[in-house]
Amino acid sequence: MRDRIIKVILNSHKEFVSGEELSKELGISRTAVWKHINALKEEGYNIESVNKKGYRLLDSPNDLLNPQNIYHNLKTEMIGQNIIHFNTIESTNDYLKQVGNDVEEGTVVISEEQTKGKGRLGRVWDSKVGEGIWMSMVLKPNIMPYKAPFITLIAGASIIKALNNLGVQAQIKWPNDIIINNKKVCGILTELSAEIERINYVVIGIGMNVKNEDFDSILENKATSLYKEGYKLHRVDIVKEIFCQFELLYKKYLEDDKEEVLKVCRDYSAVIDKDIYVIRNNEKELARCIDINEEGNLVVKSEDGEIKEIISGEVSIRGVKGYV
Ligand code: BTX
Repeated sequence: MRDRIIKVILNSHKEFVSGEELSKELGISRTAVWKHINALKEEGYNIESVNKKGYRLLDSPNDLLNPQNIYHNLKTEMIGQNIIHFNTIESTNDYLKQVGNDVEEGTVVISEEQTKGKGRLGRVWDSKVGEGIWMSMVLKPNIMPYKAPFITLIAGASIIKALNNLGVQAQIKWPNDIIINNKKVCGILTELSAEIERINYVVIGIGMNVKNEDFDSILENKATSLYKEGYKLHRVDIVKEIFCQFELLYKKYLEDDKEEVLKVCRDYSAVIDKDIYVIRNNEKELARCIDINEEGNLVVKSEDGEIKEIISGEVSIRGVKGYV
């Protein structure tokens, strides 16, 4: 019930919602609404109550991603139980790659700003102070190294589920982008420390634009943020929800259950049933996206009718009309 109340208040984008509206919409008494609101306030939500107007959610005065804020009511067993927070750092992925052997699985490094945030294939990831969620987590799965790219899909599916639970509709552009309105709101970067037959650890980097009001001219047409799309969410809530969803799906994966990840990746795919360019080095090939298979690879049909399987990491995908 509290999640539903928060959703209604969040969806009102800082306008007041009256107790009566809430009680009608949720089918509970106004006293029950009042009790839930008080409990939410105790949980840390900054809800303003004004006589005759109702309730509205104010920006948290303290939406810093420090460990105390995130540990508060965090319902995971492993992911995010050990958080290392920085105000500024070059790259959370690079930091975690240095200490990966020495920290426990599920450790998260999070920073208010990255000065050398990076994307795939040496690309730059814009990570300005306080505007987004720039974080990395370490995993130590007992799987063969070639299977590691699937973990990118677990991250993608958990981000989609987390955003969905907070009232945000987003899609996955296989394998590592989360998009809203055809623009990139979040990117995932998976890196590996491994021997031939054994993984030492996997670092999953997640960069999500939350509060950005504008982007550099180069990014303007392909990047967006939750705020720009009208979702004024708290970063702390998003982080906690991603941790929970990721842990659920990761545990299932370790028990050999990939169904939900694949279902979310297929159902929320921004590329299935679309024509795309598959870009490998400097070569560009037109193909139709058909499916994501059990291994998490993209299945495409090329112009000559040949069905091919594409493994993430080796290619980039572009829509025929632009980014998606
Ligand atoms: P990617 O290689 O798919 O995307 C990088 C491309 O996205 C860039 O070349 C640029 O065009 C565009 N871009 C750069 N910054 C942004 C942004 N803020 N929003 C939208 N588009 C952008 C995606 O790589 C993986 C990104 C992972 C970032 C996380 S943040 C925490 C961790 N630490 C670290 O250094 N990287 C990861």
